[in-house]
Amino acid sequence: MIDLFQKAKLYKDRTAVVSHGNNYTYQQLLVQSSVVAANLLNNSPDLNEARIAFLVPPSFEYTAVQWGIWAAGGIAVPLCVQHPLPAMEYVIKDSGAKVILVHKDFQDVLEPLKANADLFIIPLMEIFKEKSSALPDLLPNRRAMMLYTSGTTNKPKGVVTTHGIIQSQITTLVNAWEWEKEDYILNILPLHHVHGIINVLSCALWSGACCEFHTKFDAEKVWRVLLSGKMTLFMAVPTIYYKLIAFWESQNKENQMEMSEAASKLRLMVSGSAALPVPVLIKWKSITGQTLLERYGMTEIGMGLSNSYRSERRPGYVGLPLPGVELRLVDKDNNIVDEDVPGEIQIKGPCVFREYWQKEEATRKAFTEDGWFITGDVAMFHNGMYKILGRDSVDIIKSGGYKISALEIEDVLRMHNDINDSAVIGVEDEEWGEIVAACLVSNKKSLDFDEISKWLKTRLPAYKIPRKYILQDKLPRNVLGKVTKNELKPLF
Ligand code: MLC
Ligand code: AMP
Repeated sequence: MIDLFQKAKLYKDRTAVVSHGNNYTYQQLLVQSSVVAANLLNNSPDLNEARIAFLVPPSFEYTAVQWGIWAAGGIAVPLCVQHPLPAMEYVIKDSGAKVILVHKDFQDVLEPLKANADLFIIPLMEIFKEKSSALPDLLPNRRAMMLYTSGTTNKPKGVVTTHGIIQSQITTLVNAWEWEKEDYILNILPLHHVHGIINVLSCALWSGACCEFHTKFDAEKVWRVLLSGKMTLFMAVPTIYYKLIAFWESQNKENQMEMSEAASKLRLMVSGSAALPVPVLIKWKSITGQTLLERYGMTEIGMGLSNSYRSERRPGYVGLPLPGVELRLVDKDNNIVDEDVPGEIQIKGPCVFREYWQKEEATRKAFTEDGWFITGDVAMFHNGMYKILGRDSVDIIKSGGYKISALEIEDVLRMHNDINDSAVIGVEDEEWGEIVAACLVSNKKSLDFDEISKWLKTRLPAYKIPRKYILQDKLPRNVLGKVTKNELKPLF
């Protein structure tokens, strides 16, 4: 049995999850996840790493399903509840999942897939039907989870982690940020990425703490929980802090004072998944007294760098490698760079993912010959701490904390009848970090950009839809024919 489940047995009567106003204990989580596992196993001894996709909003059910898949020996493949069908179909097909567990609110979305006789789409109601079964014994090197992330290739890749890797990602953070069973955290992040799954949900459950879910981020509701005084920890992307500040600013003086007082009581507030703008850090400190702890991570590595919980948190910096994480900065020839010289971040350690699912070549290319994972992020070591400087690829955009491949959006845009060519870039934005912008080439004199956005929304999730468009006669290219995207930025 994996250690996460063993630990849960110690916390039996404590509240593990609060969702939809109900409290669920660790005991209920253990029982319900065993029921899910028994139904999935359906009298077989082990799922043997079968991929089980699930489309369930953040909730107790999500947690019991995730644990149930793990307990039965399967690989959990969470689907994004905001994705349109083609994006989900891609994940289902690429992962080879034959079983999809679906919450009742999303059954209609998957209806068209029912024609596929190879897929078993199972409503949650059925998977939670009373059943018991012996459960397989799981070794740490068994594959456990697959999260889809965009990269420099046009289609997202499945990042595979094992139980051992997940445990390493969890325990590093639990120790560094001193999680304890009295902690209470609110999860407002999507549950198909490491930030929500590992840093928030899994760290809480490892520690015997409580995780409250909101199915979607809503600034007013977050402030309400802050005001209730329950929360001890909070973790979010910079855009969320920006939106929480905007909500605070919209309130009258009296409310503001109460809100500030409540937020000042938390023991830790963390920002990550994208660069935290220093003005946001300063403003948040001025209204709550909290110095946000910024850390750096990636789907492929969990968390790599973190400011200190106990000592200095330097604005604009991401601190030092977390315990167990080996990190180096290198130049183009893989030579380690000196202090104050920008270099690419490479990582080694037990937290690093195992492979891109069935993409041997991509996996091989992601590591140096001596086993360092190549992140594609550029940083500098200055005065005792690391500072992230950006990425080495213009084709990767970070918007609202989501990683977005420009190439994926360009590929879809090219399928539009009126579009001959396109180049997608990220344009700096105070609220979103970057926003997606598209430069289009068409035979037509003008294009209806709203129509294009609507058309895209049937194929891509909302956060990948360009917010800015321009029409050009042609795209700027270098002698090799590659679009020189940096020339496009000033046009927006
Ligand atoms: C949504 N909108 C955007 C947008 N996303 N506009 C510009 N850029 C974007 N990226 C618009 C919508 O179209 C809508 O506009 C309005 O904003 C509200 O949409 P929404 O979907 O309700 O947005 P909201 O819920 O407010 O989303 C904001 C958010 C979300 C910050 C909560 O983006 C989010 O959950 N981000 C977290 C992603 C995450 O977990 N990343 C971690 C990856 S792991 P209109 O006009 O229709 O109202 C990782 C590793 C690590 O990175 O280090 O952690
Ligand atoms: P993802 O692939 O969604 O896991 O996103 C990981 C990427 O987010 C990293 O490769 C970085 O580019 C970015 N990122 C995460 N944390 C930070 C941070 N604190 N500052 C800057 N970029 C970050």
